[in-house]
Parts: sequence; structure tokens; C-alpha cells
Amino acid sequence: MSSEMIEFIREGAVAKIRLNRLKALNALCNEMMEEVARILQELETDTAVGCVILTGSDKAFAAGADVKEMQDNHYLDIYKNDNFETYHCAIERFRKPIIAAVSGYALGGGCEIAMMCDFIIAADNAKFGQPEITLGVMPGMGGTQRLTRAVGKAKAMDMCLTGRMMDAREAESVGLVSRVVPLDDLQDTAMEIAAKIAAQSQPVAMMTKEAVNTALETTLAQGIHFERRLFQSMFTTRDQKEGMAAFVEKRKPHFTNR
Ligand code: DAK
Repeated sequence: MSSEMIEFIREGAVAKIRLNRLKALNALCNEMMEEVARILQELETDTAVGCVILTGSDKAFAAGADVKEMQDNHYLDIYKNDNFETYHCAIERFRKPIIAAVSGYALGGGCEIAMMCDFIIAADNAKFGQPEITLGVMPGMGGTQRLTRAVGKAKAMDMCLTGRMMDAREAESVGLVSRVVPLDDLQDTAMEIAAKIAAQSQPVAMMTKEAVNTALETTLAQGIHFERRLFQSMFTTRDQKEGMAAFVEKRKPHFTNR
């Protein structure tokens, strides 16, 4: 599934999508994001894949939407084609676990697609930012909303109104990223984490992701009700029987995703 702009790697039950427009610092042009959306659509139904990693190069995860491609657009162009909804948001709609492994710049749309993933692992050289205001616009793919939920109003306002970058340590301290590792360890660490997730029951991992995401959309009472119903439903699965039997028998579980 690799192409000129995307490197696709499969390792066991993990699929890795690497943005590969190095000269443009992985600026998110339509062609590349169309490709990402197509791959994710295929992975959604590929039962052999349990977790996906989205990553970029050492220097840039992605430096934002492609400003050169976008600069002459008019309102009706972007309103009518709505490519951002169609392609970029394929990441937020993806139902299996997806991890962003970020090194270098994650700016504008780059920061936004990292935040669409389930969590972010950052290399120690990572830099996050929403610099759109310096281009005369504002974030348009969830930056003002997801960043605020992730880091709170004060930091989000600071980032979106000044366009400044946040380094990996600051991003970890405010909860934007789950872990920071040395650049040289980023890909191996991401693969290790993804393999661990992919070894769990796939439907259980998908429902767990759905439940955590629901926490951001509902009241506490509604969220807890939803969680309880999902938890109860898991007792219809073979994987629940296998997981608990394996614990009692002191062996590793072998989940069959049923
Ligand atoms: N777009 C296009 N090209 C880019 C780019 C970008 N975002 N970022 C970098 N490049 C290109 C540069 O133009 C340069 O190309 P050449 O000049 O060599 O042809 C090459 O990548 C290397 O960049 P630099 O020479 O600038 O490299 P430096 O190391 O000096 O600087 C930098 C790295 C990341 C600090 C700098 O490149 C930079 O500031 N880049 C722009 C960052 C930025 O402003 N990002 C936000 C983009 S706006 C929408 C929803 C959302 C969005 C749009 C629409 N709708 C719902 C419709 C999102 C908007 C954005 O993301």
C-alpha cells in the first residue's frame, strides 16, 4: 500500500503509516491525505490488523496543511470540496486504536491530526503548535477544540493566539502527549506499545476506545451508563471467557476477537 508520499509497513498485527513528503516537511496536501484515508478504510476491515501507528520523519510529523496548495482557495472552493472533512477526518472516524508517533514539527493541521489519534507518543525533539494565526487564519480541523480539551483554556489560548510552539516536555507536562522518549527510541517504543494493544481482543479494544472518547461528549452519568452497558456486553464474548480463564490458569490469553 506504499506510494510516493506514504510508506506503509506491516509488522504482525500492527500497521504503520509514515507520511513521506520529506522536502515539504510532510505538509498535508490533498493527494497524501486522500491516500491516508484510503489506507485507513482498508485497515478498518482487515481483521489481521489490531493497531495502527501514524508517523512522519525525524524532522517533521507534519508542518501543517499545505499552504502552497491552499493559498489561492476561496471560501466556496473549500466549502464545496470539503476535503478536510473527507480525508483528514478519516483519522477521527477510524474505529481501531491509532497512535501518533511524533518527532519534529507537528504544526497546524499536523498537530490537529496527531490529536485526532487516540494518543500521542513524542520524541524529545517534538514541537507542537497551532500557528495558523500567523497566516491570517485560525485552526480549522479541531485545533481550538481538541487542544483546549487536552491542555485546558490557558495553554490553548496561549498557543492559538500567539502561534508559539510547545516542546515535548511541556506537551507531556500539560497532558497533550502520553510519553516522551529519545528520538532514536521513538519508532521501537511506538511499535512495542502498538503490538501490546494489537494482542488484546480487537472488539474489546475498540469498545474501550469508544468509551474513553464518549467521556468527552457526555455527562458523567451518561458516560458511566454507557461504560457499564459495554462492560456487561463483553460477557457475551469468547475473549472474556479466554482472558479470565488464562488468568486463573496462569497462562497468556489467546484472543480470537469473538
Ligand atoms: N505548507 C507547505 N510547505 C511547507 C509547509 C507547509 N505548511 N511547511 C514547510 N513547508 C516547506 C517550505 O516551504 C520549504 O519548501 P521550499 O522552500 O524548500 O520549497 C520546506 O518545506 C522546508 O521548510 P523551511 O525551509 O521553512 O524549513 P525550516 O526548518 O526553516 O522551518 C518550519 C521549519 C516548520 C518552522 C517552517 O517550515 C514553518 O513555519 N512552516 C509552516 C508552519 C505552519 O504555519 N503550519 C500551519 C499551516 S496552516 C482547513 C482546516 C485546517 C487547515 C486548513 C484548512 N479547512 C477545514 C479547509 C490547516 C491549516 C494549517 O495547517
